[in-house]
Amino acid sequence: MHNFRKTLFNTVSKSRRKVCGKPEQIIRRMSVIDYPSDEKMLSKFQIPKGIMGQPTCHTHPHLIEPDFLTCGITQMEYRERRETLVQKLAAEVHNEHQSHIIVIPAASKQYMSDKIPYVFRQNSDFFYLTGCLEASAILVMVKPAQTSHFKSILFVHDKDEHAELWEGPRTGCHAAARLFAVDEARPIGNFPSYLSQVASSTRPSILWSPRDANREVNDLLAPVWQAGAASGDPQKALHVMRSIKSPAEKELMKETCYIGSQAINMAMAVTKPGVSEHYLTAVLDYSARASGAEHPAFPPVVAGGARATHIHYVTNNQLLNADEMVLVDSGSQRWLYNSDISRTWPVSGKFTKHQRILYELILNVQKRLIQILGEHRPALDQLFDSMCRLLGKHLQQEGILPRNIDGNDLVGKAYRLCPHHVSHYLGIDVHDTPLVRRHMPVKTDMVVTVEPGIYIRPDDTSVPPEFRGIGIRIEDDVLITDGEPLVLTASCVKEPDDVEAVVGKHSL
Ligand SMILES: [Mn+2]
Repeated sequence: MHNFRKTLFNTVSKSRRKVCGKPEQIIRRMSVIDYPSDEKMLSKFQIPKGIMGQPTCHTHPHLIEPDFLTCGITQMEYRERRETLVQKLAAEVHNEHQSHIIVIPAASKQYMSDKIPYVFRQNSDFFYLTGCLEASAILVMVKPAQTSHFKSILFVHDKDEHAELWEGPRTGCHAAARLFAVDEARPIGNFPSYLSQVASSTRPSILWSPRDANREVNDLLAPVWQAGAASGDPQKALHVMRSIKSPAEKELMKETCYIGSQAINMAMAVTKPGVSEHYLTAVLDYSARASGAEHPAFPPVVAGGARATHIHYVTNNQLLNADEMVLVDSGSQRWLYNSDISRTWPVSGKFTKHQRILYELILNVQKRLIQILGEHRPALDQLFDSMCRLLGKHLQQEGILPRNIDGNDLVGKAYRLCPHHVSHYLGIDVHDTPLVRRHMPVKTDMVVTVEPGIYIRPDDTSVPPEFRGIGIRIEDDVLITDGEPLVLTASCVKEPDDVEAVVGKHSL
């Protein structure tokens, strides 16, 4: 708290630690996986020099340390992920006479209007398996029957002087094979002919591709299915993998959570009566980018007064009044990893009596839920059930809900006041790995949010008038460990006295 100003603009990259070791060291540790160990293959685990289609440790040493493909993650780690996925999918089928063709497309560019692109965001599954930031590329993995070996082929846009004049440099096929440590890189235009050739030579085969792949790619896959290939969806297995964070991913999560926390601290510090929600939105954006985020994780909620009772309020265009609180739900994306944090604070810098009662109530529920995560490692759906029970009990103790209801009635009333889930997985997507169901117990190295809230509409006559028109949410990002859960957003101010000490103490 007291170092708040000092830490405000510390960029995270200065404090990064190496977490993976150099690629050669990792190869030595990886004895279980049977990789070719000849010189030619080892030379693939080097980042080629020269200008590529994305930052490398040579061209952007301020973003990526030597020998890493993307920030904190080695070529070897991406290779291991591909290996694990192929093994998992092959194991799902239990038929060694089947061959497997796995197709994972990159995202394509999206346009807001003619020739005006949105900021490009890579497909999360594709990025997780390749580290490649190119639009409309395709990863293909082919595992023939009766062998554990497989080949990774990356289809990319080849070098093209004219296109590069407009769009900037491309990696191209020659460098892509070495940069992404795949067996081959080929021009994207050759994908259909390659696919039909490989499908006819590896029959009977299973073609694995995500169900939500874009239509263009699906059209290209159609002939393979028409030729009799079985189909499978690789996403479930991928999401299970992605839900457990590697040591390198845990460091990336710590960093994005730190950046997101400082952005909210900054927004809190510049809040004063009369400031607009829009201004706080700009401060969140500025602070996150200035400390190393690519951009916000999602359009933030900055909701003053009763607007906080609309859970997805993102219009953010009103002025903040002295007697109200403001609810902020915001996060940052750094190297594609996201934070997701909510805080609520009084615009004047001083909670009113009733605001403080409700704030402390939600804070106590939130802290207890974090403890429960460590003590019982429940499924997230169970955690939601715990929230409804705790919220109901506390609201009754404060006389906000009537004392003559109990059991399911009380839980139902609490649910009505907090109708959103209390937790989701977090990582390369904000609502990460949706195919990992929330009725499974949490596991070590998952990152989850803990976000109880309360939303009392101004016209809710079932609640005493002094509490109406108040919306509060407190959300932290939590790493599940073998011991106590680790709150990755602990540097984001949360205790009511600390909140009061920060609000309005800084002006830009
Ligand atoms: Mn959330």
